[in-house]
Amino acid sequence: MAQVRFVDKRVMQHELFSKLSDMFGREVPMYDRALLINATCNRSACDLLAQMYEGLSVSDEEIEKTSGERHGAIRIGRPDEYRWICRLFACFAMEPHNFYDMTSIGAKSQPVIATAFRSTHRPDHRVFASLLQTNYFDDAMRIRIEDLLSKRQVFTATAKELIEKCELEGGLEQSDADQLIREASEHIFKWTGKARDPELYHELCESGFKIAADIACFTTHHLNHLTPNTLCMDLYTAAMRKCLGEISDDDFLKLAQAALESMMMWMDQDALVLHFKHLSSAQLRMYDRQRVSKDAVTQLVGELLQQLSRDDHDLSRLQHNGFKDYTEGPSAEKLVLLRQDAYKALTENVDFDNGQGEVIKIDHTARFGEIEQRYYATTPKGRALYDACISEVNALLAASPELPKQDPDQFAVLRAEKFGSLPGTLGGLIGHGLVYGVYRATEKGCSESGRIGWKAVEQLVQEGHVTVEGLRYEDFLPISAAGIFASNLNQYGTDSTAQERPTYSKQYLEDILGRSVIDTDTVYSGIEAKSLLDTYEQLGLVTAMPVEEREMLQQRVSAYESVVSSDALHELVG
Ligand code: OOG
Ligand code: NI
Repeated sequence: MAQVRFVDKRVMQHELFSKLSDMFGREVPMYDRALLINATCNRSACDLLAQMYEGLSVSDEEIEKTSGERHGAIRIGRPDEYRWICRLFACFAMEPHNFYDMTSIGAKSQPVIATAFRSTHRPDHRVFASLLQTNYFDDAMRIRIEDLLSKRQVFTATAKELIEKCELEGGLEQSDADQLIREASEHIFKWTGKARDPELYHELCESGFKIAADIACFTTHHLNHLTPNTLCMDLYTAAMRKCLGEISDDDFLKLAQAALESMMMWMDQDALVLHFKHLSSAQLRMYDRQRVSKDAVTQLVGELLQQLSRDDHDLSRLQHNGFKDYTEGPSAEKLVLLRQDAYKALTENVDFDNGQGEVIKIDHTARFGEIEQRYYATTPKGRALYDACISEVNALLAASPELPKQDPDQFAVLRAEKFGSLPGTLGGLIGHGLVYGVYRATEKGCSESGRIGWKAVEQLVQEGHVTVEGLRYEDFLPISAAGIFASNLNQYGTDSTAQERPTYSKQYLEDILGRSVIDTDTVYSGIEAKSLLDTYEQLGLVTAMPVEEREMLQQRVSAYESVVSSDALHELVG
C-alpha cells in the first residue's frame, strides 16, 4: 500500500531515456537530425507494410513507440563509480545482464570489461557500461590514470542520497524521481566539452589507447552514443548516405528500391510481431498478405526522396566524418541477433585544463551515431552457427578490406552466401533449434483441453492448438561491440602493457558491482521452457508428456528463477 506513492520504475526509465535523448540531441545536432531521418524512413516502411497487409495501419505515435527504443554506451573509470552506476540504474528497473570481457577478443581487444543494464523482460532501453581496467597498463601509466581519475566526482551528494532513499524505501516519489533524472541528464551523463591533463591524453592516444583517454581525461560518464531502432536498416543507411551527400539521388533510388523489395521478402507475419512489439500479435496476424507491384515501391521511394530532400533532412552542412562502409551483423534477410551501423565519430573540440591555469584546445573523436535493428534470440546452437557464418564474412573482409566500399553489391551477395545455411523463416529457425520461441495455447487448443493426445509442440502448432512467437534478442555482441570501439576510435585493438597480462572474470565484475550479473542465455531458455510448460498445462498434457522432457523443462525454469530478481519474476507472471 505504501508503494502507491512511488513512481513505477519502468515509467521512470522511459522518462530518463526521453530526457537523455533530448540532452543528446542538443549536444549533437547530427543525432537529432538522424532521429528525424529514421522517423521518415520508418514512416515509408510502414506505408509499404500497409500495402502488403491490407488493413494494417501504423500511426505515427505507434511508430514512435516502436522505434523510440534506445541503447546508450558509457565508459567508466573507477570501480566505485561503476557500483554507483549499477545502483543508479536499479532505481530505473535496470539490472546488469551478461559479462563482456573486451580484453580478450583477439586483435580487437580493448582495456575494458562491461555489462549491459536493462530490464529483464521486454526491455525498451539498455546501456552498455564499460569499466576501464587500469592494470592493463604498466605501473607508471596505471598510477597516472588512477591519480587523475581519483580527483573527479561524478555523483553529487544529492544523486547519492536519492539512490540510497530509493533503495531504502523501495521507490521514489514523483519529485524525487524528477530530481534523479535531472541529476542524470544534467550531470552524470552530460558532455561538458572540458577535460584535463592534455599530456596524458596525447600519450594515451599515441600509444593506441584512445579509449582510455576518452575515460581518464573527462569528468563525467558522458554518453558515447544513443542508438535508436530502425524498421529497415538498408533503407535507413541509404537515406543517411543521401542526406550526408555521399551518394546521388539516383543511387539512393536504387538502394531504397532494393531495401524495400528485400523487406517485402523477410517481413512476414512473424517478423511483424517481432518488429511491432507494442501491437498485439493476434491483431498483427489478422491481415492477409497482398502482392505489391514494383511500381508501387518505386512510387513510394520517389516520395521518400522528396521528403529526404527537404532542408530539415540535410546533413551535409553539419560537420561529420561520413558513414560506415557496411552494416555489422547478418545479411538483411536473416533475422537473427542484430544488425548495427553508424555514422562515424565526430571530431569535437575539447577544452583541456593543463593544470597551470591554461586552456588547450584539442580535437577529440569518440562520439558517433549508431542505429540498430533487433531480431530473434539464438540458442547456443544458433549462436555457434551465426559465429561460424560471421567468421567467414570476416575472412572475406580480411582478404579484401575495400570490397564493401568498392563493390557494395558484390559484398552483399557474398555475405548472403556466407549466411546461406541459416533458415530464412522463424519456423525454419525454430525447427532447427537455432532460436528461442514463446508458446501459447490457442482458443481452439484450450477448448479441446484434455482431449488432445501427447505430441511434439511443432505438431500442436501445425494443428492450430498452439501459437509461437520468436523471442527477441535484447543484448549486445562482444565482437560487434569490439568492432564499434575499433571503428569509432579509428584504432583497431590494443595489447596490454602490464608486466603480466591480467585476466578478468564475471566474479571479479560482480565483486565490483556488489551483486550478481544475470546470464541471459539462462533467461531466454527459461522463458521458452516456462511458456512450454504453461502451454502443456493449458492443453491438459502435463501428465501425458514424457518425464524426461518435463524434468528438463522444469530444470530450465528453475535455473531461470534462480538468476532473475523477484520483481522481474513477477513481471513475467503478471
Ligand atoms: C560501447 C560499444 C558497445 C554496441 O552497440 O555494441 C555498443 C562503446 O562504444 O562504449 O554500444
Ligand atoms: Ni552501441
